[in-house]
Amino acid sequence: MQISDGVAVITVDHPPVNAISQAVRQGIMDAVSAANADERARRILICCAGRTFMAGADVSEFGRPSLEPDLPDVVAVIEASDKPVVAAIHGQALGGGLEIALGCHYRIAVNGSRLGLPEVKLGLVPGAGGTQRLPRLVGAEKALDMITSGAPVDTDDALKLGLIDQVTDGDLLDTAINYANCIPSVVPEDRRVSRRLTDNLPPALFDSWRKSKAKGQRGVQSVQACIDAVEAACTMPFEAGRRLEREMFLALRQSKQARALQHIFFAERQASRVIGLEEAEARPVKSVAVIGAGTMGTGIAMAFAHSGFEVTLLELSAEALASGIDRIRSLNAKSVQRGRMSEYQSEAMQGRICTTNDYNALGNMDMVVEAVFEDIEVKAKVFQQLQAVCKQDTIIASNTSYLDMNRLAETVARPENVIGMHFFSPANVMKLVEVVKTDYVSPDVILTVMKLLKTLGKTGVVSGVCHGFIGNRMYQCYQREAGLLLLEGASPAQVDQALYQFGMAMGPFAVADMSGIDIGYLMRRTLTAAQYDERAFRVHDRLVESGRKGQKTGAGFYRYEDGAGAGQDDTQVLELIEQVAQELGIERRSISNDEIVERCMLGLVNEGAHILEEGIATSAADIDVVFVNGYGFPRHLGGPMYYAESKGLDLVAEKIHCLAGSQGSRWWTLAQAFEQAAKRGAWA
Ligand code: T1G
Repeated sequence: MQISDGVAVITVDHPPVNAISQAVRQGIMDAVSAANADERARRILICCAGRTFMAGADVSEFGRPSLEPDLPDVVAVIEASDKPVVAAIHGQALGGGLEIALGCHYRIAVNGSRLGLPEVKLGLVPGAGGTQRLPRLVGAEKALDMITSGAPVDTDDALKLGLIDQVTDGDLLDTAINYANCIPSVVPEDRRVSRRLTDNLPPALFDSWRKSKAKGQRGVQSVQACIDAVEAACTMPFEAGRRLEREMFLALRQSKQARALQHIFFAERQASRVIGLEEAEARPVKSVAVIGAGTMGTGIAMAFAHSGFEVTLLELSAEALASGIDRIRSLNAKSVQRGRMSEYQSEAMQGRICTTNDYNALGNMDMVVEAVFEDIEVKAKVFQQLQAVCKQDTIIASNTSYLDMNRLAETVARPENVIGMHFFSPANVMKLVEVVKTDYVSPDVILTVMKLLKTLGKTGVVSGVCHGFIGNRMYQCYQREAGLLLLEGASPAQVDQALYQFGMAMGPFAVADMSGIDIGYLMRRTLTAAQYDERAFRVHDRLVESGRKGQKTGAGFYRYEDGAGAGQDDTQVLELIEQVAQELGIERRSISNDEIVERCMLGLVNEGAHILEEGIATSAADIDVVFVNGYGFPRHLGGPMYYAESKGLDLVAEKIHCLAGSQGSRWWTLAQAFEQAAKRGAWA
């Protein structure tokens, strides 16, 4: 702590994000007491060194017994201070960091900072008074929105809400010290937020929040607890509400969901720390081109433009280029309509995308991503044209979702510059990108792409080369079990409903109808009979061959009246399923939802173990990141591999052995990696 111009400046310095560890809690508590005892100090300032204000409690402490002082007690000491305390915020004030700021009597922030309570995303409620103080400062409804979504607000909104008192574009420390010297030296009672009253919202309002969140964040316990805690802020005295909040926090901290959400939080960060790149150097990427103005190409171009890149979109067909630009314009208009971006931002983004039909325009590109038709000859031709015009160190990336990247890399003179960047549709929205490393790729290129994806706000996961990489290879096994279950007695609606209730964003048949059953159909034509179970996809193929490709044709596994909205069961499809089952001599039976979920999950996990064993994925955690971010796997279950581990790998392995007996060992051979993990009780 330093005294500057009558202000005791307490600086937290715990890189990289000033997470609030035990030492930080103790340090703040001791410093506030010392400042109050120091006659030289008339006011107190809490700020942080490094890139951000405190980003929350130290999540790495969660698995261990909590160490005193507890954060609520630290916040209470700050709020009870005789001398006024100012929080000086930059970067992010999140979770416990914002709760510390709420305990302060005044708050100022650097323009562009973000303030939020994201605990719900970790399976928790704010545990240091946030659910009790935030409603008293910004109103209960806004607090409900912030706490149940976990989404931060920027400084403009924070100022409007009264969450902060001033925004500065200048030097934060100087501004904060000047600000501190202008506030009264005695703390006005209403500046101790816990002394304020909250607005008295009717119970019915909380019930409507419970209903809407039960739909929007299905199965997530912490969301409901957040609503209960905010309701307590409106119906109980502060101390009673804070005790209830603390009970909820401690209970949730031990919950399975919290452990699963914390697993995936760290797994997403671990995925970006690729082994073997210690000596690599990232290349600068300023100019980017995308080849192909179809759904994927335009989505990828939008992802770059949204992050501030100038993008050249190349499409040989003028008509396709025009429709691609129209698609971008209409998607941006929708975002403006929904308040996700301003008109200005939309225009600026549109302006960053220029178009061409001439490969010679790509001479200075640092990176080119091709997103043309999913055919290796077509892509190889594009690679040849790129090789003829691009710089020696231009990174050439393919958006292929399953093709052999080694074969593609071998078509150019500098295969070390070739890499896979498998975006997930819609590419401007989905966070996941599989980064497919070939046998030839340079570590510099991998590092460049991983850093670039972080800049795009994407989550990159490195995959080796195999058919379908990590996600689609495993997803095909999940679809295989779903297809076999249809033949054995389930209906598309029952399978979809069972998996939706499990927590998947959508069931496999609804997904197939949405993305187009013909995509899988064309892909399977590139496979040998040994590579997939033809029986499981015979209904899919019959539907495509009869023109039923999904939503885009008004009918697939379901029928879509006027081509949109939720699909309706179709007796024609049910009859087709029975006919195919008869052809295959499969006797139909009644199937439980539990069996549906189990068979589909085991299909995923068993293939995941093979992928681990072959080194296609670096870790089980990487596989979890792929499924949570690319396939709608419920985040609060941690991903398929974590979910299996939480069930007990030895029990799961035993179930797979049983399936080998009942379904045959073709698809149910247990990987060695699985046997070893089952003995250890953990994947790693
Ligand atoms: N605890 C420990 N480590 C953390 C951390 C945290 N809260 N947040 C980030 N890290 C590490 C992260 O693992 C990575 O480590 C490095 O910091 C950079 O992170 C009582 C109980 C702040 C927006 O949920 O959202 O407070 O890989 O790669 O992209 O009510 O980190 O370098 O070794 O993500 O610039 C609430 C979680 C906690 C915020 C920065 N707070 N963090 O993003 O960097 S619960 C949160 C983030 C709580 C109280 C409750 C982001 C970020 P490594 P990064 P970034």
